[in-house]
Amino acid sequence: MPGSAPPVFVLNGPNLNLLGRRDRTIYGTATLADVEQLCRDEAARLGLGLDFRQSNHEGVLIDWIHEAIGIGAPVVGNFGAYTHTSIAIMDALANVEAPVIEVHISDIHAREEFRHTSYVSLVATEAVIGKGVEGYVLALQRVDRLWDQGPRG
Ligand code: CA2
Repeated sequence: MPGSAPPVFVLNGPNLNLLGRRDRTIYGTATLADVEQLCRDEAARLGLGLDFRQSNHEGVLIDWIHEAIGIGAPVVGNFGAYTHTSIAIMDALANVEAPVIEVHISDIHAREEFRHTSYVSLVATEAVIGKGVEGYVLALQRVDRLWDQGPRG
């Protein structure tokens, strides 16, 4: 008998807890709590479970990716600046069998050169970049389309 579907892990990396409080011209006015509510509403509409988390620590994010792997959960991830630096996060994500959707609020390719490299993009199923916080909603819709609880895509 098939078990119940695991929740979608929505993982947020460093500094995203500051959303809506600074740098509003780049990231907009929504707080991370607002983003979580947006995700909760969309997940409920799509009939998906949701596990929404944020950490400023690389190892914690990696532990959470391992947790997602352990239960076969898809990952929607905005890994913040670790996107541009972390081979360790990339290696962890490469082992996620369910869809992995990379999200960036800002258009990283239109910003400083050092933000143009994304290690996450090398292993993500898809990316939603530069759509503001609505990108999280679009990412959940992509998970819903891609995910038949089989291997990626
Ligand atoms: O555009 C995105 O979503 C980013 O992942 C956000 C990261 C940045 O390092 C990436 O290059 C692109 C930054 C997270 C938010 O940082 C804030 C800092 C101060 C105030 C508000 C947010």
